[in-house]
Amino acid sequence: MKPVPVFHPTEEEFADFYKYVTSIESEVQPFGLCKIIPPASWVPRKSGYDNLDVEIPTPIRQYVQGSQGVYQVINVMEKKMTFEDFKREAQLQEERGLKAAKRRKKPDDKEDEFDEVEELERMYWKNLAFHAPLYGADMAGTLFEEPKGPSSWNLKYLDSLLNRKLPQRIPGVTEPYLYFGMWKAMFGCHTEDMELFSINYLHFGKPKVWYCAAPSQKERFERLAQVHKILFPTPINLLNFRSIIPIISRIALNFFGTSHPCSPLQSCALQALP
Ligand SMILES: O=C(O)CCC(=O)C(=O)O
Repeated sequence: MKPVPVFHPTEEEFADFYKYVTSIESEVQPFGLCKIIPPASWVPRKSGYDNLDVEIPTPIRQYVQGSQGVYQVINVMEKKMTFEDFKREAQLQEERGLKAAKRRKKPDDKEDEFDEVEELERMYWKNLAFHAPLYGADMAGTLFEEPKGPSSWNLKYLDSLLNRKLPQRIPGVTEPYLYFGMWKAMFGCHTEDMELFSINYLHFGKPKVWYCAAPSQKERFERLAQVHKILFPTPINLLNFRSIIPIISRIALNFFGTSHPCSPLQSCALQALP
């Protein structure tokens, strides 16, 4: 997989969101995704994340069915929970999933390689049908503090053409959404509403991996994804489910796209600031 561009703006460059993003846009466009590492002085939440008083109103349990690289994720809504309860679930999930897999590894395997994205990815596909994770997704809100001074990268107040021109705010588009994840929680690949860009900030916790099909590979990627319709022709009863998401491993994508030897995907792992 190809890596995406990574930028390290200086404090001065970082001071103006609109200007900075405009300056890198043409470089990022062929990839469709990039990572921007803020200057060390930037603090999005001075009060930290230790005592978060947040409720997760509709956590979704993500059950997976299928085989050989082609699956569907069935998202089932569960009752609301506090962030503390979610955190306990996340620790349990890590213990049953990742740490158990780590313990099963052969002693001669190098420990420090475990955290590599490719290794995590292998673990994900090997274990995705076990221990359904919870995902606190699409929650209205933000962990960014109300800015006391200029704060041009606060996702609630981004200087964008939409915010400049639109009289109203749109949840998930010009108003940020908040996500609480855990090992194996996932969100399906999608094109953003109206093909807009999307911006994400990882506040704390373990790294989160993003995949992106480069804009030039869009049709190819969508053609390959059609294989899902062949293997799951009849959608199961949607009653009580929030959604069903098709997922296909990169290996299966390669297999079905045999005229194209490599997968059209690129990846990017976000890491929380220390
Ligand atoms: O973080 C996620 O899981 C999904 C976020 C999303 O859908 C987006 O940024 O477009």
